[in-house]
Amino acid sequence: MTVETSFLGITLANPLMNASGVHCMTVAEMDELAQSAAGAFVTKTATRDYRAGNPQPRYVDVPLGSINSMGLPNEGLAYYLDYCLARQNQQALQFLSVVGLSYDEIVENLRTIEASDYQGVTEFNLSCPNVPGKPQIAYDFELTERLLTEVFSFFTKPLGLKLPPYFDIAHFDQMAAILNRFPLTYVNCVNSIGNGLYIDVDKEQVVIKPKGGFGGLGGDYIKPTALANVRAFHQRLNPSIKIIGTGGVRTGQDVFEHILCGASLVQVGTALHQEGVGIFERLVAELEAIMEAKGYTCLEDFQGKLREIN
Ligand code: RRO
Repeated sequence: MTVETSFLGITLANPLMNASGVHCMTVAEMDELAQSAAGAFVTKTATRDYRAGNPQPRYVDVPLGSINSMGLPNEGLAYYLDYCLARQNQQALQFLSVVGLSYDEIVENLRTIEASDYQGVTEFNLSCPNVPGKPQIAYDFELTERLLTEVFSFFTKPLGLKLPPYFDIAHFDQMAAILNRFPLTYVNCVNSIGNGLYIDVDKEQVVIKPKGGFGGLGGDYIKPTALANVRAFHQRLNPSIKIIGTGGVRTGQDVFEHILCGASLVQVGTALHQEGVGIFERLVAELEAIMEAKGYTCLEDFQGKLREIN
């Protein structure tokens, strides 16, 4: 039995990764990920320049998951690009997450990556919910199409998109129709569910400071929504566009469910933040135990094979 998987022709020990934003802000954190049991890793989403992000407290673990309004703190694109460039001969597969604070900055950042020697995968984050005054790009279908048209006029390296969750069948249809026009390597479903509100009832107060307490939800809260998005896009996208499943992954069963819905790789956010990089070994062992019990010998035996009720 094996949990090995192939992505862009590269063999990974297993399908697990961190979710961008968790345990990947600094070189020390990325080194820990690279040395962990994870099959691959992704950097914190970079903007062109360093950003301090929103005021603290801005990330809180709560009983059913997490709420964050980090506000895109990061060391700047050059920091993450240099890290990936320095490692790209040793590390099998790296993902560099990127966005920009404006249309022009997004294009500039992707041009910087294109012009560099970077050989890995680029994850274009269309779904940050936490920068005051900046709506999640991928909720604007017209803007998304315009941006992708411009980016693919010059970008030739493997490119994936980090999408926000959608909640309407018509939106799955409309977004998939747009995405199918572009040579995307993958889409990653989902980013946090934006702008939830968690309340400390004893204090009768919100738990994070930015934006009056509104923040992106992760963890158990979001697994059914994440699975729905993985399934919906797996059903609608060209088979050449892979799906990365993210949202509510805490156990091997959660990994199994994402793959059953069609995920090729599975990312861990909230639970990685809570448990540290040792979680990847545990998830692999739990996934293997499920596969063993069901008589599966490889991920392809069940990937995308969720049954409906006839
Ligand atoms: O930094 C953040 O506030 C953040 C980002 Br860029 C994102 O994509 N998703 C999220 O939950 N937080």
